[in-house]
Amino acid sequence: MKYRTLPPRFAARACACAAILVVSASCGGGGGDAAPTSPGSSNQTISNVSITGNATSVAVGATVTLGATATNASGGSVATTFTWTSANPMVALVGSSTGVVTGVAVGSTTITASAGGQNGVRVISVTAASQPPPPLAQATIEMPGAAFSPNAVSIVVGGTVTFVFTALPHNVFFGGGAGRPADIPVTSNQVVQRTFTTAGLFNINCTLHPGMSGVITVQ
Ligand SMILES: [Cu+2]
Repeated sequence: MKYRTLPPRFAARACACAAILVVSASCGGGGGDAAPTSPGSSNQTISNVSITGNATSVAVGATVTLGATATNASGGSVATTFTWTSANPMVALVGSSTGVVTGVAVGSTTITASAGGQNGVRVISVTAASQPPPPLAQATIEMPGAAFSPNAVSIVVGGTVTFVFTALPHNVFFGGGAGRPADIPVTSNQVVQRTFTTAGLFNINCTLHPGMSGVITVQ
């Protein structure tokens, strides 16, 4: 029995295929006996490899996992493993046994799954990584109720944050290291600005309202 020559890790898939063959004559075409019994049987001879799924693109630095199927001349599934290659590893890498594609640089390349001398191919486009918004020269933080809005801003070194105080009084205490600006005492109905001349993360807290906090990133 040919299945007995398979390594243990393939045994489950081989058994699953055999189960399908029992109920579907189109799978093997060899009658009721699921397991091929002669070396010349076409049941386990791969005549086609196809890549499954719809993935055609991946961003730089991101991954997408491709799958593949192998079929015999009758279209029946053949349990096997695939070797994956990328035509251009400078554009996209692929795990040789996993089909996990990692975008490297913007462009496109062909990913190939190979088994039994047959190849399945998929052209993958690598797109630019999504970028966080650039830091601002000036950001505004409002205080609608007991919260900073937004509670996270990103500014350039030398940038300014404008704090808009309405009727409800708040204070602003700054955390962080060097370059920490002067705290803002309890204030209402005013606009107060602070300039950040040192890169870093500066937490902000209002001690009048527990949980009223945020962070200013200077970069
Ligand atoms: Cu407050």
